[in-house]
Amino acid sequence: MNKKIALIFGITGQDGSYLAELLLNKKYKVYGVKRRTSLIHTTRIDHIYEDFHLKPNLILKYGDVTDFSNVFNLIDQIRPDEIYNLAAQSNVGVSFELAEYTAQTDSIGTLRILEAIRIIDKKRKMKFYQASTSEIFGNSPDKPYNEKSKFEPVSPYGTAKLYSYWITKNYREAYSMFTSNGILFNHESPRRGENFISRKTIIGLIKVLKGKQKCLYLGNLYSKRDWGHAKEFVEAQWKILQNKKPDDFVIATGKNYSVKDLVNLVLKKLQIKSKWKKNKDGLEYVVATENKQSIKKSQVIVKQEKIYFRPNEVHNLKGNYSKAKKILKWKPKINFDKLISEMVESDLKLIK
Ligand code: NAP
Ligand code: F7E
Repeated sequence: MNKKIALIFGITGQDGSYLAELLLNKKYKVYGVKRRTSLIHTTRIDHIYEDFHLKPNLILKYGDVTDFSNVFNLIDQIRPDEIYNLAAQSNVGVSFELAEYTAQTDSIGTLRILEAIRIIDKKRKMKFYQASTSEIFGNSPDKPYNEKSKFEPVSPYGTAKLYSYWITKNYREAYSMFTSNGILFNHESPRRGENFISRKTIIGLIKVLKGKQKCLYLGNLYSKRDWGHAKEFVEAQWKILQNKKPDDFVIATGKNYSVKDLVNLVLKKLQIKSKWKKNKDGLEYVVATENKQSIKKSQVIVKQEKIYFRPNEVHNLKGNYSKAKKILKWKPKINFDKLISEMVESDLKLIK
């Protein structure tokens, strides 16, 4: 039997790297789209790419979802069985500053891929996965959210991703295409981008401990997120495309924690004794209560800073993954504590 061929837009990202590993283990031939950058940034996939000349099962192509002719030519030449669209400007905070670019990539980028498939794949054999997100629920009521919950995004990112959710569903219904959405809640790993809260907190506090940074500056401490492990979540992405019919699935852990819980857990894992205080403007900070490595007793090691607050915020996200459990036989195994332990251990090795 011929190998299955997968095409991943966003292979250089957190999820793209885990998904590429998973598909290679399942003996797929994997094509990945990387952007042209002034410095090479394939660090998340270098470990699976290094033996390319011996086993050419992973092939990287230059591309960008803002360029239709590029997207069209890639799909036309590769003729993949499965296409995973993980490409996005994925930072919610940044989307307020790059609203138009976020729409070009996260909305119209998806449309470009769908249009290319619609035109090229007349026999409707290709399967398409869209990386949708819990951000499309915004602050809508009735938690925990499931596939039937109301969508009320509150950021340019969430709004752009809602367009992609609907256009993926529209193309399924209008053109009988196999197009599915995975509505994924937050998922982290040692490969998480360094400006998302989990990795930023862990790297920041390790640097404070080692005297490479005096203090970690954060924004809103009271938003809650449903945090899972990226490695498990990409398995759900693959399962969604193996389902008999195209459909939409919530992927989550069903448990949530606040940003403050996260900071406290990282402080505990690093054995930094400290206490929370509040200044006259109501901003909170953390003071060390004993000397530890480079930290001095009474040093302010975490501080809320206004620039890290967003113009609008999603306050409380929690998902109900019952449909995925029933139909895909998927469920998360790694809890929040284990996830953060793995990330802390990994960054302790990286930051010498
Ligand atoms: P990530 O680490 O930020 O990776 C995003 C990927 O998209 C990177 O490979 C990036 O390339 C690529 N990309 C960005 N703009 C592009 C463009 N214009 N053309 C082609 N590629 C482009 O994100 P992630 O955490 O792996 O998430 C994967 C997907 O799931 C994203 O669509 C994200 O919005 C969505 N999602 C993530 C979460 C989560 O909690 N992680 C939850 C729900 C949904 P560079 O490496 O060159 O930047
Ligand atoms: O923020 C608060 C921030 O940037 C989490 C993306 O993968 O998940 C992710 O989006 C919370 C927010 O993730 C800082 O205000 C406080 O309430 O880690 P984050 P996110 O915005 O939830 C969804 C599902 C996606 O789809 C996205 O692609 O933490 N927060 N202080 C901070 N956040 C950051 N980044 N930096 C701070 O200093």
